[in-house]
Amino acid sequence: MEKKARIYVAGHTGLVGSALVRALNREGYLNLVMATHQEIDLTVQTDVSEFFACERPEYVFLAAAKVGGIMANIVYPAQFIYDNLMMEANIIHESWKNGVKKLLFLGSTCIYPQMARQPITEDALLTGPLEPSNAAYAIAKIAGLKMCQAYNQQYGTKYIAAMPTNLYGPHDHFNLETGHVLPALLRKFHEAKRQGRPQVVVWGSGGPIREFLYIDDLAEACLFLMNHYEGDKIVNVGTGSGISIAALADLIRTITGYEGEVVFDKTKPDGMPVKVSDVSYLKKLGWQAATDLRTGIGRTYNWFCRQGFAGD
Ligand code: GFB
Repeated sequence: MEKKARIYVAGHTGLVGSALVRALNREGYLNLVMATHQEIDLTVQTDVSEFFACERPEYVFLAAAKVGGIMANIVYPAQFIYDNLMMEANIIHESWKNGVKKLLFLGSTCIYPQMARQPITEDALLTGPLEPSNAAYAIAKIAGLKMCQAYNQQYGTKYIAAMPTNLYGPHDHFNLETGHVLPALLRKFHEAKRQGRPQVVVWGSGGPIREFLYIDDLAEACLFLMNHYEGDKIVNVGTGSGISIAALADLIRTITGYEGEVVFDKTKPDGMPVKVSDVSYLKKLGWQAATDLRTGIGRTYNWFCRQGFAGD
């Protein structure tokens, strides 16, 4: 990307989009195009069509998505599949119609089969049934990456698809019901400490393994791919290492300084038993994550505390 290029960050107020804007600014890309949800509804074709015709971006980061943790995926599957399909279809199609030079689509490692061999390589895609708790979201993300590949094949576009693992960092949503595990646990332990509660309840058995990538690392990886990658193959973006939910809870307990008891609520869903990505392809391309989990959680916790109590 040329430093003066017009770059559209779709979803710039979210966890991923805001980190992309920070990274782009840091690297001297200042000609950014952004629009809030009040200005355009990305699920509405005419809104997106008018926006592209008027703004004419040259590069697009497709970070707009309806996202949430395991419970949000279970309770709102219709919204997850509809909103994500519509946003992707509108943005990818209008990018093509308006001659966008390059687009980066952000998927998720939940596109891979529930029982995929671990760590998960990119070629595990569509080799088995999906994890039921987030199948609707995963199907939408699979459609998005397949759309990129189809447009590349038929129209010769350069659309790339990155599959980030579980993300965390400043500007996340700290909602206890609908958020992802890491921000939800940070908030639970923080509140339990402040209120002197004797117990913190962690959902599920504590046994599932997850991989967590700090959001500023993800943003760097996206810029790296946009500038150095043109392949049609999807690319995992993660750290390559996993941690159990029980060990994550213990790490967060230490970071927040909580001294009470941790109990597991086994009536709550575990989701995918193990989800750790194989990042050797991205390493071979020349990028790897820099922020270790303890450091990343520490930074996220500092940010959360600075927001006061209203984390979501
Ligand atoms: O981040 P999370 O909600 O989603 O993590 P996934 C769920 C795991 O953390 C389950 C446990 O094993 C839960 O039992 N957990 C423990 C908790 N305590 C909590 C808590 O307080 N809140 C939450 N949310 N979980 C997501 C997908 O799957 O992965 C998304 O739902 C997305 O669509 C994302 O793809 C990358 O890691 O299971």
